[in-house]
Amino acid sequence: MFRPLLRWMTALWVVLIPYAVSATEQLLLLPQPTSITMTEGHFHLTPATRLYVADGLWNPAERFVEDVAEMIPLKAPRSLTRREGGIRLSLDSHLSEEAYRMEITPQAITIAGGSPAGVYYGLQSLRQLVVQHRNAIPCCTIEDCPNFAYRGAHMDVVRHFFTVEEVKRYLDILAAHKLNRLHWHLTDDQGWRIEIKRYPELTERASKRNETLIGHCLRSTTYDGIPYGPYFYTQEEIRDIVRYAAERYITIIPEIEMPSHAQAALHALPWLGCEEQQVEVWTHWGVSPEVMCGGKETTYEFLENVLTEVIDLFPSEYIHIGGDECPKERWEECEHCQARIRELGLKDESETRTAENQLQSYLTGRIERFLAKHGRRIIGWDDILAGGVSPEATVMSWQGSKGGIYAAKHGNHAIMAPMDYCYFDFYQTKSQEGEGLAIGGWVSFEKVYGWNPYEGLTAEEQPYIYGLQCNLWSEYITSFDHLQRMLLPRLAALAEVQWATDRRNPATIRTRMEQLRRLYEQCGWSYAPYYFEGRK
Ligand code: TNX
Repeated sequence: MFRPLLRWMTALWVVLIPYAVSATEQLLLLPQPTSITMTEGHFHLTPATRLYVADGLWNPAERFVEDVAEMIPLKAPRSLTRREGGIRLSLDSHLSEEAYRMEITPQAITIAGGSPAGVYYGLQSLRQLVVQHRNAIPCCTIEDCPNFAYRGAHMDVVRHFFTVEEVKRYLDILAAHKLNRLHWHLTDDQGWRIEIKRYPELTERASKRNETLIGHCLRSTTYDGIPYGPYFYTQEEIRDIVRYAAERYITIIPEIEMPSHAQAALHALPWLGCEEQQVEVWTHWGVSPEVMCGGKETTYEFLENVLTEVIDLFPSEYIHIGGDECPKERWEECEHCQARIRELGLKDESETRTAENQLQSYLTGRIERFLAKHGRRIIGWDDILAGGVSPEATVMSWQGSKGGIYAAKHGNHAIMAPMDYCYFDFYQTKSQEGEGLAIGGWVSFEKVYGWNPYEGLTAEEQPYIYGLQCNLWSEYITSFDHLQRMLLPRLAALAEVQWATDRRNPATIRTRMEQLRRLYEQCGWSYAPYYFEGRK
């Protein structure tokens, strides 16, 4: 009997609360800025509002006009000559590179950035305010800057392929969360997805597989019988994507796996293997024993030729050379590998510092020196620590944080991407209900949000952590829609850890996520419902 009354009263609250809040208006930004100071009044955004931009800031201005076009059509930007009004963009050399300061008064919105990227991040915050407040933006001053220089997300386009348009949407999503790196996993056992002019066989023969495993790789031996591919990116498409990313202040780090996770390349070019026997492009998931020969000089020539084209395509200072999960059974039996081991005088020194692991270190080191000659540096998976690494190598810690901690303690830079917090191919809820097949594990939104990436590191070691990244392997992800649902909303939790590490604001995370969700809806991005349903 009281139910309708109760419901009515609840409805009234829903109406009243926003007004109650607006007295001390709250800005619900994600990631949390360094500081927000509320002031009096509102800036009224209308179709007559124009952006006025200082030299070098046309790109962030144009991106903003595009980003808010559906909510409000703005006039084309003009150069910053008018004395006042509008949305005013400039640079401030006192600010750190990616930092910005935004001042909103009833007369103008002024954004100053330490670089065009800083201005872009200020505009991303403004975009969130437009979603939240529509055309009456509350006056305030926001100061903001990121904690980590490297704020990455990884994308596996090998196990399942995603089109140029889908990669661009992925970049849009990263940019809206203020990420600045895409780690692009382009080669693996199940496919080779980057055109290399010198070796057309790679895309002719290795960009497709005969069929694909159905079900989980630990439990199934059933295949679908459906050829997959050819799928790859031409060099022209890659340049287009690199440009698109740069316009959003995202550096793409390409990953070319070596010497392991390379069975597709061995299929196209059998001389890359130890035995030179014909292998298929793998149709299973997991760790393949078929790896490039570490002894023959032709492997090194191949890698250098491939990387010559890769560095021409990707301006990134860092190139990811993979190096994970390299079984050594072929190398133990291979006359070329064993000859090279003797020539280098490598000996088993411990359980991990075996002669073969040191041969892998030799390969990594040679490639590192080759790239260094071209002004580039390497990132490798933490497996590369086994046989020893040069002090210049950056280690990507995925088997927990221990690899990253070890690297930091030894003066190497590390990127933290531990499975337990950063594997977005893992299940999002404990019950797994309604999630479909995933590789395993459990990484909920809350778990990501509560992660302390500095755990186990002293204050002196912490600066060696270059940044944080989520990894999204696509063995069990066959559509872009599913990919987005694995990424969102967990990416938002990670973005706050990356950007606002020590000033995370758990008290308002739920309300801020409700706002961010409106942006997802507006952009047509798919996201998983679990966090919003309260399922962990
Ligand atoms: C391990 S993480 C791999 C990948 C798989 C992933 C699945 C890493 C460096 N290697 O090849 O896709 O597990 O979670």
